[in-house]
Amino acid sequence: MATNRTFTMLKPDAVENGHMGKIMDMIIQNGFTVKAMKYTRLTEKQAGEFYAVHKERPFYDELVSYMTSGTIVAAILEKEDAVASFRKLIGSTDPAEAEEGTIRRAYAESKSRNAVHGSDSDENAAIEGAFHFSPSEIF
Ligand code: 3AN
Repeated sequence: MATNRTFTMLKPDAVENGHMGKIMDMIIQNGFTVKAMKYTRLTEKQAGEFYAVHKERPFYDELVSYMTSGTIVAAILEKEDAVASFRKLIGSTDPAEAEEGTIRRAYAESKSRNAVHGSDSDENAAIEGAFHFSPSEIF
């Protein structure tokens, strides 16, 4: 069910720093099921489209350039109340403010290099999941 799904990306800093396995382990141990997963690198066009909502923000160019700087892992995750539950697991955007036990507290470097993305609503989870995966890639 769409309401029980969220979308995540393990960002270039997480992959570069070798945290891919540990972060996936935290996600799975916290009760999320992987419905789709892809190791990939965003083009500038894809990153620009993905973050179009932030186009007017001062950090937009930096964000697009950072998100295209290396490989990422994109995934669709399932769990009851997936969006809120995953936002709780990843913690605040700024790792300095993220609670103990969250992914960002453990692995994020900074506000921009913050290890992981999590959808902020059911609507965006569906849009973002469809942006990265075709129906035949979702199990
Ligand atoms: P979140 O990822 O916690 O939902 P958003 O949606 O406000 O945060 O921002 C999207 C992404 O933009 C963040 N994950 C982060 O990489 C980047 N970002 C947000 N705020 C800043 C900032 N003040 N400086 C640099 N990058 C930022």
